[in-house]
Amino acid sequence: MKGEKENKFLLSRRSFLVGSTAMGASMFLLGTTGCSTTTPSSGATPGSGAVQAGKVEYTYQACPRNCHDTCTLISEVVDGKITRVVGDPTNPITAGTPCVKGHTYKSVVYHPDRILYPMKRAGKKGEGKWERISWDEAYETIAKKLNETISEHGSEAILPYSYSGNLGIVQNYGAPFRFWNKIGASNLARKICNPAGDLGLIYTYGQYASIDPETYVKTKMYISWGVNEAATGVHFIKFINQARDNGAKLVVINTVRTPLASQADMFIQPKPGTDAALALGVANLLIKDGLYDKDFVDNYTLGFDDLVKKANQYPVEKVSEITGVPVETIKSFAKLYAETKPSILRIGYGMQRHTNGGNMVRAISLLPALVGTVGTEGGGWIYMNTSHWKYNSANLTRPDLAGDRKVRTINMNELGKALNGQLKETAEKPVKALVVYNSNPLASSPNTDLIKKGLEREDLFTVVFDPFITDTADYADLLLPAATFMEYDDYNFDYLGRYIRLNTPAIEPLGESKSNLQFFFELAQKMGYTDDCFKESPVDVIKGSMQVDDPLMKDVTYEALQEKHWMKIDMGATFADHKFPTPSGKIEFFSKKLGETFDPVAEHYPLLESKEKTPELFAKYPIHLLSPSIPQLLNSQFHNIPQIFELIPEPTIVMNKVDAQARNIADGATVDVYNDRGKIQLKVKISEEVQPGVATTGKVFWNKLVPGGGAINRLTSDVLGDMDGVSTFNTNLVQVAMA
Ligand SMILES: Nc1nc2c(c(=O)[nH]1)N[C@H]1C(S)=C(S)[C@@H](COP(=O)(O)OP(=O)(O)OC[C@H]3O[C@@H](n4cnc5c(=O)[nH]c(N)nc54)[C@H](O)[C@@H]3O)O[C@H]1N2
Ligand SMILES: Nc1nc2c(c(=O)[nH]1)N[C@H]1C(S)=C(S)[C@@H](COP(=O)(O)OP(=O)(O)OC[C@H]3O[C@@H](n4cnc5c(=O)[nH]c(N)nc54)[C@H](O)[C@@H]3O)O[C@H]1N2
Ligand SMILES: [Mo]
Repeated sequence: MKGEKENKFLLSRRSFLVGSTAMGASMFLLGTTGCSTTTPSSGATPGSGAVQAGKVEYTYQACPRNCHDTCTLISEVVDGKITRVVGDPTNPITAGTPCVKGHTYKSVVYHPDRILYPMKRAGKKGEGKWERISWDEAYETIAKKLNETISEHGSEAILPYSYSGNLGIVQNYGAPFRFWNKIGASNLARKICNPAGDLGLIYTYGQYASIDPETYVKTKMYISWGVNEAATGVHFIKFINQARDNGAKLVVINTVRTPLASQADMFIQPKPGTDAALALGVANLLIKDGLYDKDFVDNYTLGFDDLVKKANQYPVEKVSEITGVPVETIKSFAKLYAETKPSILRIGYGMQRHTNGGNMVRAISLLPALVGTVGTEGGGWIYMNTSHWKYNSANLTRPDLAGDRKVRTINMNELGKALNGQLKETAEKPVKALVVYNSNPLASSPNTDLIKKGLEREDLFTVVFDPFITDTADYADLLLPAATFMEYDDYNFDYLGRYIRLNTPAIEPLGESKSNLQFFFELAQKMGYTDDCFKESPVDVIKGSMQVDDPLMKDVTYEALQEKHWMKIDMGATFADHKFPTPSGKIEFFSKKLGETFDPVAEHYPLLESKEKTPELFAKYPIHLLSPSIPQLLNSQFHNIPQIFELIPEPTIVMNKVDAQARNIADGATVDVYNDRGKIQLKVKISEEVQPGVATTGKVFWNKLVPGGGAINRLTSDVLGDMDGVSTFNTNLVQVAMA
């Protein structure tokens, strides 16, 4: 039997449940998940036991990791200390439980390695020797260095580097940009993640945002194309399962046999980077066999005749040869896709981190229009939904502070080149000051050996602002303590779902740590900037960003969120009116704009590192190494958390037994994995998950926590992808040999 105090926790959460029935959330919860997760033990932090004596409070957070699920968390705080972190049982997506990482948040916050006060470098760069200083000294040093840099080299010699440490609207997308706009630093093109797929979809549909993932429950077929839901997006699997309970089919198309593939009706395993050929082959069959939706195509699309011509160049036998997928499998899929409606096609981001990624997504995106599922209930496609959200970005980031000034842009995927003067812009005007926050590029960005060389430059002034001493932090001149999301105010938009969630602090910032807002606003004042916008509180910034004249957001206020913690925004059914914001207003099978750079319909462009395109490189490095997400890490976060580290003490390389045997490699062996960019050691796992010639290793371990000192991005390429400067982590040829 649970103790009385624990019941109190249960009761408190139940009373929340009752409180929120006004918005129908709990009813929905019961209706959609079919299980109640309100027992405290289900969500309690391991080892935390029952509620302790003292003043108990429950605070609500929006998990700000770069994750589709954006869970609402509830932290139990006893006498000012977090005792447990659970998932909000009333939120239909979170449904009471965080993921494996979310369960460790108490350990994240109270980790003995948290940076708790400012420090300056006391040894060589990278040596990891530090001396404690005061915030005053830290601010004075940065203000002096940045002002000197501006007067000697111009403001563009300063490069801010940040991405996805937290996805808070205020702490990531808002407050820091006010500072960068004011100071006139170089602009960082934040292109590491998903921009090629965005563009691929925009050419076809005019936008990349689409349906509500909770509509999975209404579909008759869910197609997972280049996604591993068991790693990224575990909270959406329940909606897929509900659809399956109602008889829906499941198809997985992935270079790797994912956990969901093992229970799919059909699993299709194309070679890396060949999905455009697969999609065009399927289009060819749908057209040739008259299986496409003629009415839909006639009414809502442009360029069908061009598509017919292009698809004719992709007969199924040729497609089978390019993709490695058997002819019969391609035929069965085309038939199943034509017959099973409505269907939802989920398109992943990892797939577009290839040199041809934008064109692959473009080709795939043509299929839902051919079978006419777009705009139907339980049908369509889904990628990323961020552009649905409306907020006042002028209030948030204050671009007016930049005046008429134009600053150069540096693509974050080329950080190594930028720091080493290998870009035209930086050869002429070197980067002299680098401020890293919300990011750990020495682990997570491509070609890290080159980044390391840049960070070693004696004439580069580097500030790293992070809760932990990351790989990148080791190279800082100044290391500053960042607070975690449990210690500041913010709010978040889901990037897949339809929820807006308030983040309230559970506790005061630990030690002398500060939120991003507090750091940048105080630094602005130290730099002598008197603008009022640097005096606003986080809540002021939240409120300002919500001043938007759009019916979608009419009920969204800070006060409403304070009361409800999260709100679902009714964005309607995407494309139900069959109007598309493309130049023609139709779905464009033929895109004039795309035709300025690529085939205007679609095309299979072989990967830049492949047998077809670079046979000499392939002869040296014949293994195609992918680095997808794994459940236990979130990019480079959590690797240093004890409970996670115990689960994944070292990174593995998953390879097929054919490749292992050819190299006399046994399961569990330590191997060298290398190419011209670098060399690392990994532990082998032999598995049928991958086909011969393909291997995977999870993203992103810390270099310094890996035996042998090297993680995946010592091997990856900083060549930009086909569309919008995307990263190409997955186009990566290597060789593997016994260490
Ligand atoms: N090989 C390979 N590498 C990849 C990828 C891949 O597919 N393969 N994927 C890439 C993708 S998609 C992405 S999005 C990038 C992301 O890469 P990054 O932008 O580097 O994101 P994270 O690795 O999550 O690191 C974020 C850092 O922010 C810190 N942090 C957390 N909260 C806060 C805060 O409130 N304030 C401050 N100041 N710091 C905070 C964390 O401690 C952590 O050190 O990684 C990329 N790396
Ligand atoms: N647990 C966890 N969750 C995460 C993250 C994490 O690191 N860990 N990262 C977050 C971030 S920043 C992002 S952007 C998203 C990324 O989430 P996803 O879109 O799921 O991206 P990835 O995990 O990089 O890769 C997804 C799948 O693409 C497959 N793939 C790679 N190349 C090809 C190809 O050429 N063809 C096909 N068909 N499949 C291919 C891989 O096998 C992999 O299963 O997830 C977010 N969620
Ligand atoms: Mo990402």
